[in-house]
Amino acid sequence: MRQNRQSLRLAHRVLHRKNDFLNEGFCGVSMKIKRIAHLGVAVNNLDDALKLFTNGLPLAVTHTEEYQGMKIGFIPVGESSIELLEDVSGASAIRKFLDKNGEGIHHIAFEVDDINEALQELKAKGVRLIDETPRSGAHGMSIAFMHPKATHGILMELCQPSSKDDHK
Ligand code: CMX
Repeated sequence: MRQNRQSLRLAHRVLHRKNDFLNEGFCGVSMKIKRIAHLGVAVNNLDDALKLFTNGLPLAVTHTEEYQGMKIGFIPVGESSIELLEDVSGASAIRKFLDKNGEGIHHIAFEVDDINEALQELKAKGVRLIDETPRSGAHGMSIAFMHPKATHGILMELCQPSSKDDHK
């Protein structure tokens, strides 16, 4: 009987400790990630890459634009998109990446419900940010990047539509 009571007390303590851990690990997160908005892919030539995605694969390009020295094409796949990025200025962020790594996945973008709050939260947690405040991204999004050195080598972008009609 006494042994049973001791075992119960021990089980209770272990459970409480587990809850403390869960609280510290998860309940301190208040930002909401709605979806993977897009995967950014660095390509040498947008038109060449589009041939594969729209002729080789059953996908369609729905939006193209020039943005900060890059030619960008969006290809929706379900709730997300592939964002193809070609350097046209010779000096964009994509140029440096292509020179170093060649073509390939460049970044992953998460759509959040409130980008300002999300950045505040990451900053408070000491996550190294490239952008401490949002700036205008492609396709009508407010965007901000975390530093790849702080995110296990994956460049991560947070984004939020600037108006309700925009998406990517
Ligand atoms: N993925 C993973 N690691 C990356 C990376 C990427 N896409 N880009 C750079 N890095 C790594 C580099 O390899 C380098 O690592 P080492 O120190 O081990 O060599 C380190 O990060 C620093 O890279 P760098 O190119 O020397 O440094 P810069 O500061 O000049 O640039 C970065 C890096 C991420 C700050 C810059 O590329 C940037 O600001 N990118 C964001 C801008 C962008 O991509 N815009 C397109 C947005 C389009 C949209 O979605 O709207």
